[in-house]
Amino acid sequence: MTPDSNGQFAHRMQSLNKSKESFSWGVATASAQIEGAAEIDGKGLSTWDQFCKGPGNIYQGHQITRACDHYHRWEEDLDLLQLLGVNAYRFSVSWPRILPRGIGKINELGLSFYERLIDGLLERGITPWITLFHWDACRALEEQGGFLHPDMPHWFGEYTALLAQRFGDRVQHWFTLNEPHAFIEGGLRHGRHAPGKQLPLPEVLLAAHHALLAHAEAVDQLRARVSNAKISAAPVLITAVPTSESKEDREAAREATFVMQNDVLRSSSFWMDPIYGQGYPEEAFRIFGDAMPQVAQTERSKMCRPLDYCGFNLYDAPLVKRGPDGGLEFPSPPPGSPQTAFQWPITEEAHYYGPLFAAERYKLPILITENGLSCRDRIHLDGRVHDPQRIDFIQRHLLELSRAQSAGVDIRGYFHWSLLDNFEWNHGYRERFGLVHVDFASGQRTPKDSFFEYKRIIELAQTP
Ligand code: IFM
Repeated sequence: MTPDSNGQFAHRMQSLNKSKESFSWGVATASAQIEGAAEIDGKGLSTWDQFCKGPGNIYQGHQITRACDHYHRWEEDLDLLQLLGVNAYRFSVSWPRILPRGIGKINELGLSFYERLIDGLLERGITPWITLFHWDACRALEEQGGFLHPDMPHWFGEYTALLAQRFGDRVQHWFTLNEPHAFIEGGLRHGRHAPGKQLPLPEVLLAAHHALLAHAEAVDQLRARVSNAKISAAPVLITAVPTSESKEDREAAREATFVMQNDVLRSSSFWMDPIYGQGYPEEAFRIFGDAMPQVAQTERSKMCRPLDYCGFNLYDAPLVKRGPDGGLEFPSPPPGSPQTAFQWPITEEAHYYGPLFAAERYKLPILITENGLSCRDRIHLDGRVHDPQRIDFIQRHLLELSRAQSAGVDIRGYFHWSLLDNFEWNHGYRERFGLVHVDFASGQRTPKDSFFEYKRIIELAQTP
């Protein structure tokens, strides 16, 4: 289907918009990736502030210190959101900006920054969705063991309670943890992310356990303090896409989506079953055996809290088929298959199968909390940023999402990653994910063609 053939595209977007509650057309960002102002106005250091200083940790030695300077340019960025026409904005709060040492003394300047941001969103008719933790952990707590420390869930609960007290009168929508596999496995096992450790598996699993308990503690604090809170998390769903529509291959894709893979901590079920389901999957105990924390079996249900949505970040998906021996086979994509600049495969069918499988398993309304791609964007001679690949990507993924909705999945929102080109963690500023181009030297923002296309789609969808 071409985007507007026979008005089909418009019709599909209008259907998506008619979800059971007002559909959230959003974009997502994260504090560490955009704010800058890393060492001013009383902010404490984060693990990322420290990690970036380590030689060889970040592509070409890029620094996080200034990022998009959103801390100073937030009004301009909110105006961009308003121009874009989104009705939802997912952003994260920097824990060390609020509590410089993680616990104890409060930094009022940090709180007032987010108060201005929240009020500015509400004035512009945009619903704030706060992510409590998108990886910028407090260095002061890391020095005490970070996620390895048994008090981490309690510390996280205290931080959450503070945000709930201060913002809960204006913010109803909350996400607890963003992509726990990335800060646990990436940060503590492979050392690619802050704090850059390579710990033995039992310690990594203990930290994972504490992260899941921290999630539960945060949910309890929000429920106690925010009336009618709407809560989710934002783990990654690594779904699988069948190589054919045959019943066998579709079953293989369903199985592959939740089976524990070799890259075990990246397995969707390891994180999503405790958060949205009934606790750790049985397979975790079978695969990890004695490496699982002693208490994991008895505390299995402790991290399960009723949530309002099953939110997940959804990017690409491996292909899968049923092998002749009944097992799962993961064929390589055909040569020349589409890829992003990051060389991630483009598999829009993930937006059909992922929501379908997740809704079946967790029986909650679905939210796509991140989806996007990096392109080698630049400002062209005409002064504009032409990014047809991103336009095509957005259209394809939204069409697949609408296919999932037609199949009966209750889809409540889509958050494009990201508003701005930003600091892509250990890849520095190499990968541009924004709908808005950022010149990192001057800070200048230039909306890309895809910005205007997403705006057009939102308007189209909301046309009665
Ligand atoms: O930039 C990241 C984000 O912080 C977490 N999800 C994936 C994005 C793109 O890599």
